[in-house]
Amino acid sequence: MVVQCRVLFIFLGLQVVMMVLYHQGYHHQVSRVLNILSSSILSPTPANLIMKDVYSGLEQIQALNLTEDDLPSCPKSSPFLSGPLKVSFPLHLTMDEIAQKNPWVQMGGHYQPPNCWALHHTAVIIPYRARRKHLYQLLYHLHPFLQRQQIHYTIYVVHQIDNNTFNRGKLLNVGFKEAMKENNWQCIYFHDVDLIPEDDRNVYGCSVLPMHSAVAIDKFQYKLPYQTYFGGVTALRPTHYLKINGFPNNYWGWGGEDDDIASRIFLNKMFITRPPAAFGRYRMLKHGHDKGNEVNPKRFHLLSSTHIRWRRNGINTLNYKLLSKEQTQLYTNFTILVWRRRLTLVKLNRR
Ligand code: UDH
Ligand code: NGS
Repeated sequence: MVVQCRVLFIFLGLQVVMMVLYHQGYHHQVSRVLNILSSSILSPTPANLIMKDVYSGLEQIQALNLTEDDLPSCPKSSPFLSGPLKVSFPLHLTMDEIAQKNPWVQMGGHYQPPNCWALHHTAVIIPYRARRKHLYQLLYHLHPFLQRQQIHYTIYVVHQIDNNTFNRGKLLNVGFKEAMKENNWQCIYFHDVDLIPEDDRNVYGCSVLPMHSAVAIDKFQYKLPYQTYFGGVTALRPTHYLKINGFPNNYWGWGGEDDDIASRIFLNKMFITRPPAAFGRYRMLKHGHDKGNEVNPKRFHLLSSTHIRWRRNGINTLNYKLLSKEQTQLYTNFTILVWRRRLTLVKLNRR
């Protein structure tokens, strides 16, 4: 009781000191102290919290001695969730190593909780070219991350193998189309290869609104770069994706295709939803500028006419050539050629 009185006394004393300082004109100093105090008290990852490794506790996943039909539904909140995760990047990862750490993942990067019926059925689509190290880091983190959430999922990588300029929007459209041929997915996650989620409460299931998950990226000091930002990691229900006609196919190179799909959502009178910033945290893997993904100088011009073009440019006008579909231990790989319309065909024919 005496101790509690002392603490209260000190607290009130501090408050009086702050008020006096504030009234004497030390506004900035007082607000700085308050900021420091509030950020340490309200911080999403308090220093005293022990952050778990993304694999910790997963050894408890066990099959039940029941037939599939008798399995219970998975709980609304998975018992494996632990909040903020300790993210580390093991060197020289190999597929075998990652596969060994994920014994429940089946060929093609497919997983279903062995002990309950999942509430979420999610395809994760990764646009890809020449980022092998990033891909392995993402797979190393994403598989256990999704298992913690008791999700039924498959990871798909859409690999643009030609030397045309990179086209993220088109690859994501291809991923959608090919993934939906495989399964009646209820939720599609569009996931950049270099974003590592840091909190397993950022559950990869769809809500009634299009979801922007990468709310707080370290590269942007864990803040949104701008209010309508819809890049990095996003999710839509297939019905919503089809309603907005998917991504545009004609953004070649860096920038704008994510703003275009955001406009499509707004043009269709939908809104974007986001997880709380404490959950939607990501580390971005460092890399230099990609060859073949130069900044697209036409992006602002294209964006100015999204409202005219969106119905005629998207999943309904997608053209590509699927060279192979391959099931690896950790993901299903689609290798594709993206046609750059007639121009490419003419060039090829002339050779
Ligand atoms: N990607 C590849 N290979 C490439 C290019 C892109 O796999 O050669 C994929 C990858 O999944 C990446 C995503 O496309 O995460 C988006 O690529 P991006 O270059 O648009 O974005 P990122 O965040 O890099 O990776 C930002 C580069 C900063 C450019 C700044 C211009 N002002
Ligand atoms: C905007 C781009 C987006 C991009 C975002 C973040 O300016 O495509 O920056 O980029 N829009 C336009 O250029 C119109 S990032 O720093 O992550 O590469 O996603």
